[in-house]
Amino acid sequence: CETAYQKFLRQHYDNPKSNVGRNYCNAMMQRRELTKPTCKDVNSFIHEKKQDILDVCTDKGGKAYKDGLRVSLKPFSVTTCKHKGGSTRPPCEYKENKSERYIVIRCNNRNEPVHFDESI
Ligand code: U5F
Ligand code: U5F
Repeated sequence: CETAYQKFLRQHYDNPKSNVGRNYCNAMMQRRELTKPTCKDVNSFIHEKKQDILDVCTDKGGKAYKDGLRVSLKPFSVTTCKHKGGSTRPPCEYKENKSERYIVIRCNNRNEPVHFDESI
């Protein structure tokens, strides 16, 4: 079964950014199984090397933030998908916002990311 780290990768890791056609978010949210049973409201995809994301869990690439969260030392390329409204049941319509932002994540005791909190 899927570990928390594997779930994080499925939900939040896409590097290099996938070529999925016209609407990146509509395609990726469906492909990563974030539209069943209902449309996930907000979800971010990180377009950086897996090792660079792992490094946010250590002093190499991250530092402590509030509430036990960690923030990256450098901005990462991130696409955040936001559900447009209307029906919360599939098919789900998303708008995308891609930019360079610091990521705020939670890591487990093996220094693996297990939760994406926000990008700032
Ligand atoms: C995602 C994001 C953002 C989740 C802001 C919080 C939020 N998010 N980019 O089950 O913990 O708490 O939709 O039920 O995710 O509070 O699926 O990362 O990507 O509405 O276990 O989180 O909770 O999601 O493994 O800039 O929005 O949204 P869960 P749910 P809600 P998951 P994760 C991010 C937050 O996944 O966890
Ligand atoms: C999952 C994912 C993705 C797990 C890609 C390992 C993969 N995955 N989203 O190629 O360039 O050395 O061989 O482990 O990393 O077996 O991917 O540093 O959720 O395909 O070149 O590293 O890759 O790793 O970002 O978009 O991740 O994936 P590489 P490895 P692979 P990269 P970097 C995928 C597997 O489903 O569970």
